[in-house]
Amino acid sequence: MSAPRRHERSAAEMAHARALLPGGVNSPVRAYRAVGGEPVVIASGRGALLTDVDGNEYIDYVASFGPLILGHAPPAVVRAICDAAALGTSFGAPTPAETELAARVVAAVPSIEMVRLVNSGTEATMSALRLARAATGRDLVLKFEGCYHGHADGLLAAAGSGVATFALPDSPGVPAAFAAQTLLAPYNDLDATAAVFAAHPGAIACVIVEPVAGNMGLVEPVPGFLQGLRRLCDRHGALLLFDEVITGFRIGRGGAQQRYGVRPDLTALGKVIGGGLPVGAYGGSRALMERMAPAGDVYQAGTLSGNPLAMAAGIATLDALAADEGAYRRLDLLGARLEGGLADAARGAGVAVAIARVGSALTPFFLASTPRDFTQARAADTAAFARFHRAMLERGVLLPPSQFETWFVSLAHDEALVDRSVAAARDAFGEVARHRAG
Ligand code: HOZ
Repeated sequence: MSAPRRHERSAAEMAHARALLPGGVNSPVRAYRAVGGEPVVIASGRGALLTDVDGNEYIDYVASFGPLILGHAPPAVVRAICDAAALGTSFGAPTPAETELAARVVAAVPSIEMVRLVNSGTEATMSALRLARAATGRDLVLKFEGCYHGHADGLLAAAGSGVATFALPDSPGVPAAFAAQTLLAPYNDLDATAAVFAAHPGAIACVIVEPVAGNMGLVEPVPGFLQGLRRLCDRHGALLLFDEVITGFRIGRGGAQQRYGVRPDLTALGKVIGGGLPVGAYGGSRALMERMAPAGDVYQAGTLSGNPLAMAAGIATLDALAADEGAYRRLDLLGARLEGGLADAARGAGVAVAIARVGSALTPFFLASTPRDFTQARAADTAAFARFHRAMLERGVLLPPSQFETWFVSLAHDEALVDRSVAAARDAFGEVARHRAG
């Protein structure tokens, strides 16, 4: 390995940040508590590469936790943002760009006929649930252990992502009465889901699910799971809400609903559709969506919703994806190359690692086989992951700082960068193995 990287400036920035921001961050996983050491503080990104404030360069697989499918600062997106900014950054009035982004979403996502644009994935799921409750006249929501749907009250029960990373059972500040509106079942378990329905006849408004779970690490739905949810919802008069904040436009233009051929009633989107700016969206049939004010009686609003800069970034990103016929095939090939290389590297070092992957989204679990639910995911060797994370960082590869997050490959990655990452992983797995032996 070359000379150790220096991180003095990152450390100084974090010390300053900790005095002003809780934990020094604005989103908990970024604090690196799960992997130890100081976070690297980022100065800039270009393509698949990041540079930190000490001048160290990294191959990036965080991709801002998913939005950056084109990589950092793609020229077309930067141009679109600058052009939009020059015309004014926010109006509190309708703009053509909102309809343009909506048209692209409606054209691509099979179950969406009409969409409401908001500012984050959290807002999207929260608002879609309000709509589901209004449409059904019921209060209860069924979610799956290990799925994360943002930080709204009532959705933090057995949640993935940061809540899993920090092993929090739930969050103080959520009134017990709100939490009681959320029912839980294990992911990929239709029998347990059916039992929850049976125990609450006529009372469940909605089943909310990540159709590919991405916040307990990546966990694929077992064959028939999503179809089974559709059937259960139909049988019991509940709505099916797919949280495609991660999967939307990531595992294909039409997201998981297209890939697995299941039509939800409502879909939440975010990440890729904002091209790296803050955007969320929820959509469904015209009849359902026209319940939203001012067309209907269900209230939800936002000063910066449909923001011109965010619309410009989203439109430029979706247009770049649409113009590039081979985009998803290339993403899949790069994902497969990374998966294969990592699997070989782990095997070579004698470290049990099982890699879950759908297209360009993947999680290598320090487990003997890929998990099918949160209980299995939680059995992963998180200490080994932490060691691996640090070893990769020191070799110039930046990974999401938790075993329970998903890695993302972008169109700015190429085979050479993937191979460099795999070479780093060979050493990093070796470090994990030596530590276990020693
Ligand atoms: N828990 C979020 C991803 N699943 C973190 C987002 C962030 O910190 O940027």
